[in-house]
Amino acid sequence: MANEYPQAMTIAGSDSDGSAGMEADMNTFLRRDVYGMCVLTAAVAGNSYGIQASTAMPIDFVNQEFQSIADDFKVRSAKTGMLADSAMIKTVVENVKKFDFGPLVVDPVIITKHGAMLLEEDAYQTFKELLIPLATVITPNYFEAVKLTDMEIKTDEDVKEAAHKLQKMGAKNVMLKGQHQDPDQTEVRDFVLLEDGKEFWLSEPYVNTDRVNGTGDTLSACICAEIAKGVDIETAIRTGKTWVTAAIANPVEVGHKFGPVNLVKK
Ligand code: PXL
Repeated sequence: MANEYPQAMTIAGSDSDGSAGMEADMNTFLRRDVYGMCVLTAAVAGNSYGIQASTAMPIDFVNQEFQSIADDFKVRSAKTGMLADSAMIKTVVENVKKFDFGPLVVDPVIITKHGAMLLEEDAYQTFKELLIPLATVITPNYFEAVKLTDMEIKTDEDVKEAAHKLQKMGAKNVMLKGQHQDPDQTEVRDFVLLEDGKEFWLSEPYVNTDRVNGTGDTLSACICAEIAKGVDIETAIRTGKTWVTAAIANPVEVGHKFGPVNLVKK
């Protein structure tokens, strides 16, 4: 009985200002009615101005976090966020293969919206070769998709080609998130390519705000939470998109610069 309740796990970095990373994931899990657990990979000292310092957790400790959770809980779905470097990616891959944590949502956290690098440059190759093939769902933004596919992405056709390329690299389902830098745009369009070949665009109204810290984490954590509850992948992705848009439209006024999204109640 104890393990019937839907349980989800994030493998991510902590952001001290509470807007992103592990904190955003755990807040999302709670709001989506799943029990959340976290394997802490790294920690950043940050606030709404940016990130001031960052450190990775010791590998032995990370291995123990996985073991401790696996020894006691029934994780139904997991997600990855900040993985910092190649050694951490390898550790995560080993543990995800060793234990059964259910479907894996991979949010390729590479760089923050304000330019801070959260994944070392020489780790991209490890990420592509070892982690992407384990992804049930991958949720790159435009910049991450360019980095991971080595493509120029300009047109809708380019977006589709990039999604197919990521699927060929091993990700089962791809959600390629649309851009949102143009203050005159009216919608944000994401492209989805599912495992069975079905593809479609998801569109929601563009919200012109600088309070978008934690958006990617919240979206991928929501997808992970829905999967943990037994929801199918397409519905989980659709729910993630509408729910994160509601969070962006509902900012909380804390901090002085780029503030966080605010998770709405269901
Ligand atoms: O939102 C991406 C992200 C993920 N993980 C950590 C972060 C950030 C952005 O600031 O700090 C730990």
